[in-house]
Amino acid sequence: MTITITAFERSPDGGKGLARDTRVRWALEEVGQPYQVRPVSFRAMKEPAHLALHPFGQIPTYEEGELALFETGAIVFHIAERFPGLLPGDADARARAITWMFAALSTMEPPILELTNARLLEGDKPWAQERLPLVQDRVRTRWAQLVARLGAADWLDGAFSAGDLMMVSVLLRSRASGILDEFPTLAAYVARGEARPAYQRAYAAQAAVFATP
Ligand SMILES: N[C@@H](CCC(=O)N[C@@H](CS)C(=O)NCC(=O)O)C(=O)O
Repeated sequence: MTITITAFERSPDGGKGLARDTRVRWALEEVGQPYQVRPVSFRAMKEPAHLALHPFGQIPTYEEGELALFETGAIVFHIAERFPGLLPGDADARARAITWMFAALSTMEPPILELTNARLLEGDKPWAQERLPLVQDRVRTRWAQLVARLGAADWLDGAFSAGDLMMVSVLLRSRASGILDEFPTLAAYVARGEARPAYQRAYAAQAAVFATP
């Protein structure tokens, strides 16, 4: 059955892998599933046809036959459940991998989004410079806690899983701020994720959109 995802027609990052379709592409590459991409413009994202797929007018979405999904957590979870390769067979290990997916999205991603908003949307406000260090420190607190848990391990819980895929996808969003490189353990963890052939293919596929005139 054909899988179709949506992605930015023109991504604000110019194809550097920060748009969230990259994590969905990565998951599909890890499990060896081919997929099609339907690019959407910012205007089309807010129009009824796309809103029927994604109530918040965002990308990515995922369609597979009659099934239509939004939210990368749900999409990656669905891919990991449907196709082998991203979740362990052992029930407890599987539950822990899923826990890490939730941790990536609900504990780690919010502070980095707050930082992105503080830098890009609020940078011109009179209080911005006073607030920025507070927001940066909230990111550092979570990153330091993750370092403590990861220790010298390659991945969060045994073999690479959907939990690592999601965590790496979130952490790499902190590179532009310089905070990722303050934590060499996490920078190396992200580099391990990015070195995976499946990530490389996903990255190349989303970057190719912007290489064409
Ligand atoms: N929680 C959502 C966030 C989706 C999201 O923020 N998508 C961004 C692209 S990375 C987007 O569509 N931004 C345009 C907009 O919100 O208008 C998910 O993980 O899928």
